[in-house]
Amino acid sequence: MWDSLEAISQDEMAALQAERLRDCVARVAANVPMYQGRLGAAGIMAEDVRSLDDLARLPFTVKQDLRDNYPYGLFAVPMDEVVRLHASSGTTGKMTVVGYTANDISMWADLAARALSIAGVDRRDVIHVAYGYGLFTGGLGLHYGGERLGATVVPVSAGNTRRQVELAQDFGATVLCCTPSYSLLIAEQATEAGVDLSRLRVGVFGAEPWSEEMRSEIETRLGILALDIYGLSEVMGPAVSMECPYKRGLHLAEDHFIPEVVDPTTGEPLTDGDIGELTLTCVTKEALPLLRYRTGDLTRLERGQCECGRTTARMSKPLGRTDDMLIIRGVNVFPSQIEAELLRIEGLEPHYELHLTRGESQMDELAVRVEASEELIEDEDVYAIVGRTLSATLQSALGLGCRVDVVAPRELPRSEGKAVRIVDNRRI
Ligand code: DLL
Repeated sequence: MWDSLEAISQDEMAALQAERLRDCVARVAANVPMYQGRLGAAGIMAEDVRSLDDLARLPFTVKQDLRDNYPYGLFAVPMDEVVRLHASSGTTGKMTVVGYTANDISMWADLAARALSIAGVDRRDVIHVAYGYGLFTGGLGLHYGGERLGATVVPVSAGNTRRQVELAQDFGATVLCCTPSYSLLIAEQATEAGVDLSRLRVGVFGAEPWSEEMRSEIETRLGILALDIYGLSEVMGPAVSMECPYKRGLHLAEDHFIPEVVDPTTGEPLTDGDIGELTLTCVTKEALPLLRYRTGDLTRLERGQCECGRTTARMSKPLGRTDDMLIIRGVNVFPSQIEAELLRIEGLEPHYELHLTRGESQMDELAVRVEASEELIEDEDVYAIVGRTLSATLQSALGLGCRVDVVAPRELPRSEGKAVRIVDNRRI
């Protein structure tokens, strides 16, 4: 195990978290005007934080708070201590900017090394990092983690896929880090170029939701173990949680990020096992410590020792973001649920788009565009039959009536980073 803290008892972890939380509340109360105001209004002082139960009394932080304090208003240290900035645009709106001190960068490298070691990666591995490098945290996050682990890191970044599959072959890459959707493009290009990627054994895939069915596709196509990594720039970047080879949920680095799951509408804390919005409190970060940050991601928490020996809390594979939930004529559905259904049907590929339109009746309509596989006879009638099968499956499995268009192989755009699944053509 990378860190002995990954296997301490729940009580020891709770005591450590409470101590770090108290310290964090003191720091933000002293250095961040927004928290000063909110804690003051709630009448909470650092000394009042005695146990983890006091977490629920603390104010929430939401993405809008970062936007309102753009760019540096929530930083808890002077700018001369900030050594790195990252930023994320999200799907809408203004950029959110995040900062790191030298200690933060070191802690992140340590957690990314921990995540890689949870995936079974070690210093003998050659890690092909095909997450984007730049303001996005994926590339540099895994990069520093791989180096901290002592492995060989190839900072190939995203893009120029044909060249990168050749590099992966020539350099003998054993670990692939990228978005799950990009791994499919890498697999496709490797096959086309006749490149041998058989030394690859593990994939560390995240930054977007992906279903179990997508995992099976990737594992079959690349002949690897595909594991899920989660994180968000506001809180740090990748390695907030990581799945181990037993695939029983993602192990949270809860010694640094205290997790809660709350009701997305009321903010009421939920019990372990219930699906709700993941909320994280960054207790050790220096530049940008956040109290009860509402991630917008839906998951459930589970505790207890995992078969791998770790005792840290686990979160289930994120279902999606609260704001990516489609409400089609009253039916709530996430893109990952549609993905799971379509991958169960023979003849369809994991390349799809969801088109939202508003018809003449002013009703929301959903159309699924999905690619046929090469094996399927390229014929309109055949495509129509497969389309009707998927449409009937979605109706019975999810209660979702929609149109399905099966399109020819390679007709849909491929993604090098996060896939764009939802195309909103609605006119309001
Ligand atoms: O996506 C950080 C990251 C990079 C994670 C590389 C994993 C690997 P942001 O661009 O700020 O940061 O986007 C964060 O992406 O709130 C989730 O909605 C989504 N997300 C991240 N990882 C997963 C995952 C990075 N494993 C947002 N499953 C988060 C589902 C994920 N969604």
